[in-house]
Amino acid sequence: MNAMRMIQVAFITVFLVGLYLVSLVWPGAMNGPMSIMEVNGPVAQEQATVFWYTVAVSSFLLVTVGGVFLYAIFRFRAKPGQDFKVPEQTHGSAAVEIGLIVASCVLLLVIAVPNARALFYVSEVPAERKQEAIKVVAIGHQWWWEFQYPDLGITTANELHIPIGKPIDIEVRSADVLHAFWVPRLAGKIDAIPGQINRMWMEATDPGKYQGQCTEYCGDSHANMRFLVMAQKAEDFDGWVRNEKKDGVKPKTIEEVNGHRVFMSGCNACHTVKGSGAMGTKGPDLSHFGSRTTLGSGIYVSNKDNLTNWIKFPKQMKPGNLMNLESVNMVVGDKDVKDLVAYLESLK
Ligand code: HEC
Ligand SMILES: [Cu+2]
Repeated sequence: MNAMRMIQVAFITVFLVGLYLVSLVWPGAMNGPMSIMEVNGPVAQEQATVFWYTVAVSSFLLVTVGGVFLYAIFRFRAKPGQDFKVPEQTHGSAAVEIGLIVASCVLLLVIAVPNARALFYVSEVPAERKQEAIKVVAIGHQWWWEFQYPDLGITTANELHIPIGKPIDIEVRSADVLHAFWVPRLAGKIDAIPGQINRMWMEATDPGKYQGQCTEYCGDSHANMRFLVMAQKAEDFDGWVRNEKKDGVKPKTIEEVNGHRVFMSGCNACHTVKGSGAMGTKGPDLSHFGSRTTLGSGIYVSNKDNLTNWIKFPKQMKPGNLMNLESVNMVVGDKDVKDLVAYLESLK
């Protein structure tokens, strides 16, 4: 290597190491709605701890190995005007080799111990907290999430409500193909495997909306298979549960009555609205759809325009959408769509 080349290598190395170190501490660089750095609750905290141990060990290795490498390049380079001479070589030092093996083992242990502890901790609600845990069954469908609360007798979709400060004991299942359940700021991820039950748990410390995402490729709209975890204060959560337990509200206005009639002429084949006679299970439970903030598994804000387009053009709104009106011989005109929207929005 000539001097110019060495300076280039050194410059690039320093630049990359610098970039890496700056990215670790730059405020905001690691934040965002799906950041594993901005953790909330004990499970995500435990997972982040493993991450930081790994970063610490690999940073240490990067700096020491890189440092020795840089030192060697500069110290033993061919200097201008000097005859190049290969420096004295050594080989087979027992002390050096044993030292390196011991050092590698120590570094691996620094990663392995917190890793093993975290593996046990995140896999199940701690025994002494089992009593207070809220059970949830999360079922992945192409391309939306069903959430059942077996002890509370309620079912919802795409927006998982949880009380803060309580462990949520989650059974993850799939209704069709492989999916994976992940709420980066709270916990995860774990695969949803057809015919198998996987378990995990999470707990939110602060109220708020936490974004979730399917993280196992599952077809056309995999990337559009999002969800929200709504962490609420105990009294707000209890209020939500009380409302969810109720039947879907009865249609009142002329529009809602017609909307309900149209709904019962095909939409009911795939959707449930408790107490209305609609008991389909192929699509999300819509009993309290009007109280949800999102549409289409977290990809749209739930409002009149989006809902209208969703009913008129399901395939354009979501690639591969399994909401297929032809399959139930439904053709809905503009007036009926308007009334359907009024009915769905009334289902608070
Ligand atoms: C063939 C079954 C099928 C029929 C019929 C059907 N849907 Fe759906 N619907 C689905 C599926 C599946 C989804 C989930 C799509 C996704 O997010 O990937 C869905 C989603 C929805 C959603 C969004 C729910 C949410 O929480 O994001 C609404 C609203 C909806 N359907 C309304 C209707 C209406 C109104 C009709 C009748 C005009 C209807 N559906 C007919 C299967 C169906
Ligand atoms: Cu997926």
